[in-house]
Amino acid sequence: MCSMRGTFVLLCVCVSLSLHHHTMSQSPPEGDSLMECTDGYEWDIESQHCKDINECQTIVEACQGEMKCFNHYGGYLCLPRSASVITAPEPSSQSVAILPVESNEAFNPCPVGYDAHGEGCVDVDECVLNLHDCQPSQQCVNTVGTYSCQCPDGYSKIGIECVDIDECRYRYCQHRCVNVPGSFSCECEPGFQLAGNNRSCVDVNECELAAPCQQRCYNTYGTFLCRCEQGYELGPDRHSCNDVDECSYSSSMCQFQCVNDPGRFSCICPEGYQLESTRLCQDVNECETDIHQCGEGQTCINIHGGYQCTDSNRCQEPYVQGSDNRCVCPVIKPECGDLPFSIVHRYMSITSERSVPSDIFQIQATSVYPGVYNTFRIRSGDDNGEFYIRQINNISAMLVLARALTGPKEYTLELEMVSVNPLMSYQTSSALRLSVFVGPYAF
Ligand SMILES: *[C@@H]1O[C@H](CO)[C@@H](O)[C@H](O)[C@H]1NC(C)=O
Ligand SMILES: *[C@@H]1O[C@H](CO)[C@@H](O)[C@H](O)[C@H]1NC(C)=O
Ligand SMILES: [Ca+2]
Ligand SMILES: [Ca+2]
Ligand SMILES: [Ca+2]
Ligand SMILES: [Ca+2]
Repeated sequence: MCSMRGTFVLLCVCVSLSLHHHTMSQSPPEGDSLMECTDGYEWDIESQHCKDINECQTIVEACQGEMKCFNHYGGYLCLPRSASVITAPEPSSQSVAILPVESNEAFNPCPVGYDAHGEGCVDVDECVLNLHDCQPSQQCVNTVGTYSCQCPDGYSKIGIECVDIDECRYRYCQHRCVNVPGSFSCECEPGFQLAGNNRSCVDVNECELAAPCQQRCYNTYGTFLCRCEQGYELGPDRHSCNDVDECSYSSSMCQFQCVNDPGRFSCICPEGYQLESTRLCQDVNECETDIHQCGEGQTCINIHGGYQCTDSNRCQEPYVQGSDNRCVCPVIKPECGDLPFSIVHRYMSITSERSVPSDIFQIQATSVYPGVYNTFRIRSGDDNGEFYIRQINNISAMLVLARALTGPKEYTLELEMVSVNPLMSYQTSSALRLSVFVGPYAF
């Protein structure tokens, strides 16, 4: 009976077995007074024809479950509810009006969904002919013998409508999901970018992408870090590097003066001094170099912050040059009576702001005689009492600085040692002329 193949086989099952009696009406069988009609038809007295039975109305629950009943000539169809069966247009008119099955009076020997053309039946494209009842939200898909109403991608059927699938409910995206009608998209948190699969998020290497840091850039998961070279510190914007003013840290960064430079700092020393290691200042010994300009017959004396040129022969009348670089006043000269017998010249250089009291120079008798007492005193040059003598024993004494001095200053102290031999009623004195140079700084 069902000569149709393929997809039609299913249709055949659903359709009553009388499909091949696809006639609009039947004449009563010849000579049969009972007016019997074939299955699916009944005799209509009024029209004197066999008339199709609407099984959808006469049979209770003609179709089960989700199936919908469609009446058909000589039978009926059980089709999914989404399907709809539209009869072919009346051959006499080009109208595409959808006609109810019951009222279709045109003769079409083909099954539902087919049109008679020449020898055979051809599929009706209900979608093109607009002979479908798909919802505006649905897509009509023509198939051989019928058609279906389908939802576009990204939509699912709820009731008779196509409703957008909220893909975001299914955790498609690693970070953020944005649902849109018919689709969705994934978004990533700042610092991440969408991977090739459009769902995962991968870290953005900001250091390679741009140059966000002024100096060093370190990529991290989700962000990046800026770091600065030594001597610089990260600015409030976390990107730029600002020079560190090391000089502002402490006044002791340099012994004399701190100079801030980009990325570093340096110490400088005043003239006459040179940098020792990085922060200390050391006096330049001009006498050991060619810097000094002492002439012939002069002696270079190195002092803190500079140097002095003195006459090599410092003996002044009535003194004459003696041995050991001493100046001696010959006893035969009458003016030598009250003067020290000998004068020795010495010099010393001290820094400013020395803590006091401090021992600065020791004097010692060069020759020792039994029974001789030696006393020491400052004969001149200490008008303001900045020095004093502390006797150590009868042959030596210490010159002590009593007050802190601020240079540059020069003192010439005449220290005297008086030697007395009480047994022989003998007294003599010798002097030490000490030049004390006070440097301009505390170093
Ligand atoms: C990701 O999205 C882009 C742009 O929308 C598209 O061209 C590409 O094919 C998608 N890739 C995958 C794997 O879906
Ligand atoms: C120091 O003076 C004493 C007298 O008080 C004397 O006896 C002694 O010889 C002197 N010492 C020296 C080393 O001259
Ligand atoms: Ca969607
Ligand atoms: Ca990163
Ligand atoms: Ca600096
Ligand atoms: Ca010097």
